[in-house]
Amino acid sequence: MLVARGIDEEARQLQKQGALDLWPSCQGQEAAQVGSALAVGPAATVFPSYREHAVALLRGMAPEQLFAQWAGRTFCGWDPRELRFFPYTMVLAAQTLHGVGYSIGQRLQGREDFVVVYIGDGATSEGDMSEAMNLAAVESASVLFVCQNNGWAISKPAEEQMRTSLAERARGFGIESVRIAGGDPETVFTACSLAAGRIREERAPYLVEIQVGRINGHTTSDAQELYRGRDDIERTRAADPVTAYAAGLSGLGLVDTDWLAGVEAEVRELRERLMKEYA
Ligand SMILES: Cc1ncc(C[n+]2csc(CCOP(=O)(O)OP(=O)(O)O)c2C)c(N)n1
Ligand SMILES: [Mg+2]
Repeated sequence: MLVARGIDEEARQLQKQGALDLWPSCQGQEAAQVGSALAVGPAATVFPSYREHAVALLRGMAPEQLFAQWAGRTFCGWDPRELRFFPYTMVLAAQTLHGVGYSIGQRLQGREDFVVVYIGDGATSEGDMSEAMNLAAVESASVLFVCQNNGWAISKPAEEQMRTSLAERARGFGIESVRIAGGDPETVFTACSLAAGRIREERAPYLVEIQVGRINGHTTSDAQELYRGRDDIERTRAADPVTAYAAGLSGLGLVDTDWLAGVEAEVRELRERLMKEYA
């Protein structure tokens, strides 16, 4: 989580300098991403949206590969087969159908068919999401839908986009689901581990809705102060899962200042490497 935070912050700085074209920050969503990615393990194939940088790093992606994409470099991208992490999808919710179809195809060929689809709250308003949930349910596809509900689709609040929770909507399609708070990676890990177990035992899809906070604007091109209250932004920053988890582990004596300083040094080195290549 600390590494993802550092890389994300470096990307934001580099974008301000014009070195990257755009950056959708994942700050505030690290616990949801790290907890879910660790719970499903390396065999699952991930179909991300466009903000899952912490998941990408856990999949072994070099931060340079991520930056190259958002800098629009020629021949950027990554090998989805090697990392089991498909390309970012800017066409909202398109990855939901790609993921379900991929899982069904894998099963027909007798291959590993466990798929994780990441989606934002706003993207669930797209028809693709409904089609994907229905198809996954009727075909008993081994798909874990992870909805990171950060409460916003750019400037549109989630409560103006839906009358029920995503978890409730999934049940309407015959998909088991749960809604959890996304501030603590261990809560997310437990919920996603249970979900993964159900998917593997029952051969049926599952949806985990994770309520997260979006610390920064939608992307580096978005001024969230224009549509979001100062108190709301402050509350989200105060509930930062990265600092909360570090403090929690320190309080329990599971990590000490030396360990944290070691991670900090690792992050600094990484950021300097990225700065030298991109600035
Ligand atoms: C089909 C489609 N319509 C509109 C957009 C423009 N758009 C990009 S991101 C976004 C908001 C998505 O919100 P959400 O799914 O909650 O994800 P978040 O950015 O909050 O992680 C919109 C409307 C798009 N990329 N694709
Ligand atoms: Mg959102």
